[in-house]
Amino acid sequence: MPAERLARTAPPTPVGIVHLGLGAFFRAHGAIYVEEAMAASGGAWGVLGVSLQSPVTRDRLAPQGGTYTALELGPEGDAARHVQSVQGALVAREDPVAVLEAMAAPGVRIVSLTVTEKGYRHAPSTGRLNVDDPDIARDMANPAPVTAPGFLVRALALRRARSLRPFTVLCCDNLPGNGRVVREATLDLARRIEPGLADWISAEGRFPATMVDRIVPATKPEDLLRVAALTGRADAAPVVHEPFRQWVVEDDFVDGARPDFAAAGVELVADVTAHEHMKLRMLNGAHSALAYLGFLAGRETVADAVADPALARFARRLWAEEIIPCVAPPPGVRLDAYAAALFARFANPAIRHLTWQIAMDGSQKLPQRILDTVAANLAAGRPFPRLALALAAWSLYVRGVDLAGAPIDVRDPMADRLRDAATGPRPVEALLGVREIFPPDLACALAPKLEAARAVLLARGVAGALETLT
Ligand code: CS2
Repeated sequence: MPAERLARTAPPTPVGIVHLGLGAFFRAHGAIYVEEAMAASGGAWGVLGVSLQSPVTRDRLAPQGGTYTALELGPEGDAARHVQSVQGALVAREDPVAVLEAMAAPGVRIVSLTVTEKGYRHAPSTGRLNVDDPDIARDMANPAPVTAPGFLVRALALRRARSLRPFTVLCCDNLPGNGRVVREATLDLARRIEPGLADWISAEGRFPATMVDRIVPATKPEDLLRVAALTGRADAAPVVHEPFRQWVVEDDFVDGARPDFAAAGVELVADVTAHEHMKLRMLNGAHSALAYLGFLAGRETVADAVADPALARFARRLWAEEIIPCVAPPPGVRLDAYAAALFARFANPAIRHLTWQIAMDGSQKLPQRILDTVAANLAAGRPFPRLALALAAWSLYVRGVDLAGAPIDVRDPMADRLRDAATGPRPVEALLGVREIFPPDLACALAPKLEAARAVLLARGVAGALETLT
């Protein structure tokens, strides 16, 4: 007999948070922290989720009252939890006005976001809003927005017009200075619409930066079966995640209005920069490096990649010799221990995190994950052969064919441009000329190293190239 459909069992909670970007990551991370904070200390912090584009998650969650299973995949086995902090979901593309009204509701004090790096419509190399983006241009003229910055600005305008306090904008994407990036994008767009609005947001709004961490691979069809077998309930929208989680948040909220995050284990700090550099450069940097090299070496997941002794050695030495020297540890953290813990997390065989998934959107990820570290090594006169090899792997990956000539489905907002550059007459020069990714000085210094690493990869393949690293 088919299992009964999962349903809400807890009473609904009034909405205090609207979350833009209702993907697996938020549902396996922020939504759980919020639920625990309310369980510990109460508060009306129910979450209304918003998908900007696709109705799929909303349609799957609706019959379940917004609730879903979060399946923790540990080396010692699985543990399921029924998450009920999400009260419901909207689809912005279908009904932008309903989303704006939800964001302007008096009870909403926080708008959090996981819209991925590209969702902020900024140039990754500078962090500034891309005002040439056609959707941003559209949002300047049209009161029913389509972009995340557009929704923030138009909803804040409604609140101002109604004499309500602004909401805190809580960015939970893997961007350096993520609070600053979303603040500048919001102010820039607001200023182009109505300068007085920008002044109000600048004076009254709050955009705390955060560091978020939990490995959450995309949910696969087999996960639904696993959840049904474990819980006895059919869940159309479960999420799977590793046991580890971390959330470091700058404690700077409008009127101090927020859930009791500390009760749920969130670290509230004055400045998140050290945590963020550590995480972006060490975790995400190694992830992206292993994704491109691992994919080209035929490794399907990160765990498969680090099960290869040559890639495992690559990762360990990448951390020890090329990343850790460029990272100032947050108070009380030992970076060698952090790296060892990352290795164990990557090796968790229960987590099937595809190298292809992590390889997505490289144009948006490379600056903070790899290029900042390259720049720090260059400034210190330190060699960085592994970072160069990772970039060379990316430069081959974006051609859209693997080393054997088989097609790759490259997902990147700049995929076409990158493919043209990478397959044209002088690929290294052309790729390094993409200013949204590579600042001019860095491009200049990087050119010979990238040229050399790319030649070795093409001549000897991933295994051969790894052997050349002393
Ligand atoms: C990954 C991240 O997909 C990716 O690019 O590097 O999603 C990573 O799993 C998370 O940042 C971990 O916190």
